[in-house]
Amino acid sequence: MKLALILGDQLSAELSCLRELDKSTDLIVMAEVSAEARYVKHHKQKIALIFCAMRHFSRQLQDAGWRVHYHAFAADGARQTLLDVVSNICASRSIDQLIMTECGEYRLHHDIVSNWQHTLSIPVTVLNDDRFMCSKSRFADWARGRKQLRMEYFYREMRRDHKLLMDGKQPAGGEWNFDSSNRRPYRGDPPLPGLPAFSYSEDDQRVFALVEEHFANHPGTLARFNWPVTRKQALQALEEFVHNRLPWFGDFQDAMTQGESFMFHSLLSTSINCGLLSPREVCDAAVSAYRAGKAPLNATEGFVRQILGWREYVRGLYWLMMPAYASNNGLGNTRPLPAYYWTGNTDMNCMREAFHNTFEHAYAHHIQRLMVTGNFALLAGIAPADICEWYLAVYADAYDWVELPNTLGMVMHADDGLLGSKPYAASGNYINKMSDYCKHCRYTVKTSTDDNSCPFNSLYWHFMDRHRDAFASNPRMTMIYRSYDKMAEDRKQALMRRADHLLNDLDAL
Ligand code: FAD
Ligand code: DLZ
Ligand code: SF4
Repeated sequence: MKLALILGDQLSAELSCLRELDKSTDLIVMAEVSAEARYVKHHKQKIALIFCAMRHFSRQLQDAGWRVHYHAFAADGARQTLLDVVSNICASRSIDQLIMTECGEYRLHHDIVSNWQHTLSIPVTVLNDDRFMCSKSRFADWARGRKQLRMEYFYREMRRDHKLLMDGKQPAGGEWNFDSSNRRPYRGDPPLPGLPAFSYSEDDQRVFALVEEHFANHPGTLARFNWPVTRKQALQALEEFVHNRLPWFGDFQDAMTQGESFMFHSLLSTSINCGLLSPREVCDAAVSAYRAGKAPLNATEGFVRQILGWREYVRGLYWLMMPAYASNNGLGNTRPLPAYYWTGNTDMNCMREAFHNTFEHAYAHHIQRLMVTGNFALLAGIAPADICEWYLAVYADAYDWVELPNTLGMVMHADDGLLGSKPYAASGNYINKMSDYCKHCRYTVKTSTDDNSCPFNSLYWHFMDRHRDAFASNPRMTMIYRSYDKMAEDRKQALMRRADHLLNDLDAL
């Protein structure tokens, strides 16, 4: 009999390993285990989401006629790793092969392919995960021989490969990218639509209680848990997004507003990443809305680019570069993460807003992750390992394959520019342009060197000054260094003094 292990982020009826099994003879195993729930301090909502969704998916499989061995979380049990659970089944049944779809994270993948066959004494077969629209080998082919791996060129090939948003051989609307139309600040019009409120079963409630009991010291709260945990709920979330928020997704993609956690974003990453939705069906739903005249092209293209472009690109890059990628520290950063990343207690209002979303919802939208908490970590020179661990822990959609390139590459520029041609460094001016946060802040965004000045301002110039060797010859940064060099010497010194003062006690901010 074959045994198939299905992981917590593989909750898809089309999973490749299921196609290799016979319902009448083979067995599926799914397991809630400490090793996966504790390898990083996951937000309580992430653990609850995965356990609830796993339980629903196992019932869905059983209803479809599959035999499933489900190992529910047992805090003090003998089986605390996936291998413990699989070994136990192999010891008590006549299993002649373990089969699984390749797992998303290098950590577990490496353990499986290097140790499990030996430990279990049966063949372990690992299949491609064809839920992704670009296979690892397709990405490697694309990357071969290129000096730079720019997402934009990869994305165009994906559009052609998958015939998504194409008019024949041309991109719909004649352009590949409508990003320049997608940078409007939000001033309250149109009103932000509400989100669907999901209801949860008694078994879901048991999972919430289990998480409260055994993961009390993990970050965040379950109080406002509202993630889809079944395919039906995920499809409802997709439909609601396409109908209510996609039309404005493009215009306000980069906007941030005081007290608004979700803006016009989709909140679909948790469902796509754990398998409740396929990336292809999500893109198709958006493109269908565009073709039906229900969503404009800038929104649809912007949305498709995030999924067919960025999501596939970071996954390809991860598998091309791991394991060495994780230890990159191109800018030589060593500062520890300030305590407010875990507590949310800071006077910087933009950061406080991002932390509020993070702890209340296990969510922050892309611009908060990139241009607020990420930008701050970049400017402050935080050690990449610390900030990567934080992003992996606190978001319900976080898995190493997607979090690591986004944090280490896009935010921290620690991969020597492999992912981004220039660092996403910005002063308070950018945050002020794209949000109303500064109006509610005790710091003054218009000044840089006084005691009350916005910390981002002097830290920005300190960053440029200390990394001049790395960036001054970058054509995309010439203007920045030209402005810096034009500043009066005493102004530069005041900026450096203020930034040094902040850097000496980042926790005080
Ligand atoms: P939307 O804004 O509605 O975007 C639509 C979809 O596009 C998302 O659901 C997601 O599937 C995809 N997407 C958008 N941007 C990216 C991106 N840069 N990389 C990969 N997919 C993308 N995304 C994760 O799914 N998991 C992570 O662990 C994660 N960590 C991040 C860490 C940092 C420092 C940064 C800057 C970004 C990270 N992202 C991560 C990307 C992005 O911020 C989230 O995908 C997005 O905020 C999820 O919210 P949403 O579903 O409302 O996205
Ligand atoms: C994230 C997660 C958590 C919290 N718990 C489990 C679990 O108990 N069992 C499981 O199979 N998967 C879990 N996951 C998802 C895995 O960590 C994920 O499958 C691997 O990291 C590979 O991407
Ligand atoms: Fe953030 Fe600076 Fe604006 Fe305050 S003033 S909200 S710290 S950008």
